[in-house]
Amino acid sequence: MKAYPFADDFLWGAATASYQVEGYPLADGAGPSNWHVFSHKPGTVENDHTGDIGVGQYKLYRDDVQLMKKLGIQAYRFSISWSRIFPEGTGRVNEKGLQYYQNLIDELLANGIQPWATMFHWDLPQALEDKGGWRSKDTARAFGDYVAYVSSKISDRVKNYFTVNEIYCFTRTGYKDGIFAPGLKLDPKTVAQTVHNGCLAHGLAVQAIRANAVQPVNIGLAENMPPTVPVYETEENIAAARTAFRHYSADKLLPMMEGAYADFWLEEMGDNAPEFNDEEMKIISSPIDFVGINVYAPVYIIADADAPHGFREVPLPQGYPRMNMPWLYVGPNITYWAPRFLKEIWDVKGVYVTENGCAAQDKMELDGEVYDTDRVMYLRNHFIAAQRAVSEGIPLKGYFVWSLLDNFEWASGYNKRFGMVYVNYQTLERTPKLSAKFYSEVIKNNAVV
Ligand code: PNW
Repeated sequence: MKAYPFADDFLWGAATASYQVEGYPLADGAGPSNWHVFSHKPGTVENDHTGDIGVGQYKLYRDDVQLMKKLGIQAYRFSISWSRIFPEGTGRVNEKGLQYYQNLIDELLANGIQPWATMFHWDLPQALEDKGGWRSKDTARAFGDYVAYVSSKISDRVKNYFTVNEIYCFTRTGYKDGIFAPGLKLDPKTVAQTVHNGCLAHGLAVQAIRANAVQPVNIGLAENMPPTVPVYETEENIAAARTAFRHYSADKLLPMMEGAYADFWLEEMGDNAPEFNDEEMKIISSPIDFVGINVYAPVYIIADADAPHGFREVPLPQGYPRMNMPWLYVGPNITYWAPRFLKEIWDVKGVYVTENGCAAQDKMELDGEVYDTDRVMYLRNHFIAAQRAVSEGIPLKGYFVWSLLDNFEWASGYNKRFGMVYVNYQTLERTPKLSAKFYSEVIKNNAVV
């Protein structure tokens, strides 16, 4: 018998996002996105890197599909750039922008790879950023309209959708920390409003896809809730980590799943709570088919009867191991606990890991190979945790590794490599790393090897 087997219908995929891989962001009539404008401001991105070339997938998508086919990858999670299709965010359609995604989708299908489309992975049309971006509920409404249009055009061939990717990152990181586009540092109430508007955009998109799809579709989002983990697995710590999981999801998953903000959260927020109404809460909690989780680093929880809600976060010591990113602490058990808590707290029926992976200091050796044994170690431990979940009947149905390719890592530019495939940024040549070969074997065996 194989160690760590998966069910026959477990889906093995890889993920990327438009601004990180496509390049040529203004090609064929596209409008500028906020990330295009932001990255072109000196000092915002390390080395003043931009997504102007990305890894050139806009031109090389056929090669990348062949690469995936060769590796045995079954599904590709890519994102659609809103401003390629609506250059001003609303109104006028740019047919050529849509055509690019039609071509990509057709190429994937022709090669037996399922397209999984993310409708928003942070590249907001700059025209909407100029009108307030995620501070404005109009942006959420415009998102609903864009998604309605696109899903009416692609749902004959695309069955699986993610509304938005990581609300935390395009709201707090952009409007509170100022390190991602649009680079602002605003007051807590405004920031809370951006998060609420992000949730509203998600809900409007769920409804738009359902209303426009021409066949039954599968809809979820890709969320990066803080993945709480019992620091060790006693009943008390497990219960505490479960409570913490719900608490830390108070402004995103919780209202999506429960249809209302929790009292404890509204009390905590006080005057800083966002403006919302009952109708919006209904939209936000529109039923979804699955929850996608982007899991990278653990949040350790220990039970504490004296703490306000019975749990406490355990701080990480200085020397705690991490991958090649300041925040990327190693904790593979999150890939077990997050799906388990989603099932236990909200009876979620389908969970996908929509991102997991790591940056490493990859180097091509003289023999032309990249021996990223650290990434193999990282992924292998996460796969084992995923297998633990499926072996217990937790409805984890698939796994998208972040990322297929090295790419534009936002404020870190091209300095951080997350790919299973190495990209030479001078020639754009792609070389599968050891981790890609490992992943290929996992898929072939449908088991952790
Ligand atoms: C995700 N954190 O971002 C994104 O969805 C990807 O586009 C990105 O390339 C990838 O993870 C790697 O960073 C994150 O601070 C950004 O914990 C920041 C954090 C987590 C994920």
